[in-house]
Amino acid sequence: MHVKSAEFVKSATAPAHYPENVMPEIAFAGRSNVGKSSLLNVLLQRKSLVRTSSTPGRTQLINFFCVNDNISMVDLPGYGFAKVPKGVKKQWGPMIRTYLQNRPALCAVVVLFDIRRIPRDEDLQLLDWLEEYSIMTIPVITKADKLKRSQHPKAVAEIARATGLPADAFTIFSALKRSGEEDVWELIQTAIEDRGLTLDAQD
Ligand SMILES: Nc1nc2c(ncn2[C@@H]2O[C@H](COP(=O)(O)OP(=O)(O)O)[C@@H](O)[C@H]2O)c(=O)[nH]1
Ligand SMILES: [Mg+2]
Repeated sequence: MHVKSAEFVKSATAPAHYPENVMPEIAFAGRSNVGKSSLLNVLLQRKSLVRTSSTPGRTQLINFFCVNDNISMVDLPGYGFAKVPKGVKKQWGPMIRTYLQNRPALCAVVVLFDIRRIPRDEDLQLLDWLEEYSIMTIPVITKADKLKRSQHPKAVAEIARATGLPADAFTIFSALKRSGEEDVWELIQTAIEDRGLTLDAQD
């Protein structure tokens, strides 16, 4: 994908403040520190449009970006960071569910998993909601460079088992090596086309 433009649009917590949903939208979700911002920066070919945080889990905002003037991309709040105050933790579920139920042009949610962690709790909750609301899920395993290639199949199998998703559904990604970038873009384009939406004016 040739990214000609990528801009931050706005942050929001409640639907009243979301930007209008006119473009096909793709959201990104996952545990704090999983590498969500890094994945977005790689996809958008920008060094730091999306903030990679040193204080993970503090931001409980939904961040909207606009790509090539025809795709909306959304960085959803992360979850599962131990040091986040209880009050902030409690907001995550309602904020995510409200978002998922209020975006008519939402085509898919890219759900990130750390190659070294077994998914649990909110990871599984999120997958349940996506199924309940019939929203396409694009599962991506990040930080692939943290394990040797020979260790990948076992790690993928464990994540597949914990989530109930087939092992071959996962795209293996590394922001460090920039590997898997094209695969994720292809899945995003397919998700948009599957909704009968088109991406004009792109290479
Ligand atoms: N080795 C490696 N580190 C990564 C990768 N992706 C993210 N990181 C690092 O993991 C930390 C959290 O990344 P960030 O993108 O901010 O995660 P977020 O909280 O999910 O948005 C940062 O220190 C990143 O540099 C990756 O693919 N490989
Ligand atoms: Mg982030």
